[in-house]
Amino acid sequence: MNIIEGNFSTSNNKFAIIVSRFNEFIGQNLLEGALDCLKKHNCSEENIDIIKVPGAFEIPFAAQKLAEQKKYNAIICLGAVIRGATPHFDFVANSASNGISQVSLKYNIPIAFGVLTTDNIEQAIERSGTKSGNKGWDAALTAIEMADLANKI
Ligand code: INI
Repeated sequence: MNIIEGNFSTSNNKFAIIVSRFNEFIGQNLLEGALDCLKKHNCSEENIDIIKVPGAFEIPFAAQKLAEQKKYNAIICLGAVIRGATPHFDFVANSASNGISQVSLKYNIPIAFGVLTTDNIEQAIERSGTKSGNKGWDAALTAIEMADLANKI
């Protein structure tokens, strides 16, 4: 019996981080968490590219352009979609999550989903470096593990 799983080792893997500028304060904190995680796992800065997009809706397009280049071992998507008074939230959140998973499967590249989808700004703050941790850090850790796993299977 063989059990194959990824290690938390970045080796020479290359990572792209896509971060949306909408709710920029949250996105910036998620980005700092993701960078901290990559660096603490010995990823060098030259192996990290950061791509900024206007909102979460634009993340799948950017992910697809990056995946096409076949230059990265994993992509980390960061942003915050916060519920408002209209159904807009659902369209943006669904498009981002469905689009990201489609790109991952179509281009065979691990993509970590670090896009917060919350009911209010407080929940987003809690998840971007305060009492519920930093989901950017968590997404980067997932990307590290999955990039290593993808090299093995
Ligand atoms: N984009 C976000 O990233 N988060 C949001 O909360 C959000 N809301 O609520 O509107 C949001 N909208 C913008 C959207 O992502 C696109 O940038 C815009 O529709 C232009 O295509």
